[in-house]
Amino acid sequence: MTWNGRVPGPMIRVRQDDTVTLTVRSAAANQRPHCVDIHAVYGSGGGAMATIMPPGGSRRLFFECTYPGTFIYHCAVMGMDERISRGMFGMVLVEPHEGLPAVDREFYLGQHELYTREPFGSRGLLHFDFAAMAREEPNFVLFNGMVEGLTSGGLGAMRAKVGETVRIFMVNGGPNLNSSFLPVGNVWKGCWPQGALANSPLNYVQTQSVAPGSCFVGEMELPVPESIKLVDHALSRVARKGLLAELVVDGAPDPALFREAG
Ligand SMILES: [Cu+2]
Repeated sequence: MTWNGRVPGPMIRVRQDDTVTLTVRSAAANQRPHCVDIHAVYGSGGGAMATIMPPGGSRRLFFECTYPGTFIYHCAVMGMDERISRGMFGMVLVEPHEGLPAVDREFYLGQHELYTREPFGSRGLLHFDFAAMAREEPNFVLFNGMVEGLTSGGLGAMRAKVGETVRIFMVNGGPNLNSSFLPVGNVWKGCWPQGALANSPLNYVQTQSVAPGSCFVGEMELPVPESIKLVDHALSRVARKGLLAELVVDGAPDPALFREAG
């Protein structure tokens, strides 16, 4: 129920007008069919029918990326909400002809929610709760499939240095919840709502809505050392459901911009 064992699935990064031949394989040990619906393509179901395969199967899809932007891909067989909840989603980045502006670092996040019979904080094998999913009441909301995984207290924060520029790619798999995406202690200096790169960016945005089944691209400047918390500002998801990522910025302070004053 993942792509290459990862949540989100691997980022597919191409340039506008590139042609792509995508091969998808389903492990023989799988029990159910899978397929992939790619929002970056013109074609029936985004390729869903052309890629449906049984356990052990393999399919190949040809498509041309004629328009730029960032787009979700996800499994789209019957029960696709469960597949996406479990982690079968990822991002296709189609850079415009001229490419994206240079930045020092890029990061890739995927938000999704998990519905389990066991309460938040439970460890070990948990069981999927279809009734909770139908009510859209998850007990886990996560970045990259982990409870606070990308933080100093988890597997380790993302890191950058004062004076650098960073770009955050975020895909919201959902399947159901909108994300109110904010960098605490910073601002989206430039961002593209819905990851729609054909348009001019919005400047100095605090919280940007990222719908399930869409993406987001945002850039930050890093003038001071700090710990930037990347959150969904529906904060119960942060306080009680595991959703947090951290970007630690190392470097010299700039007291003219920020200092304790008493
Ligand atoms: Cu699937």
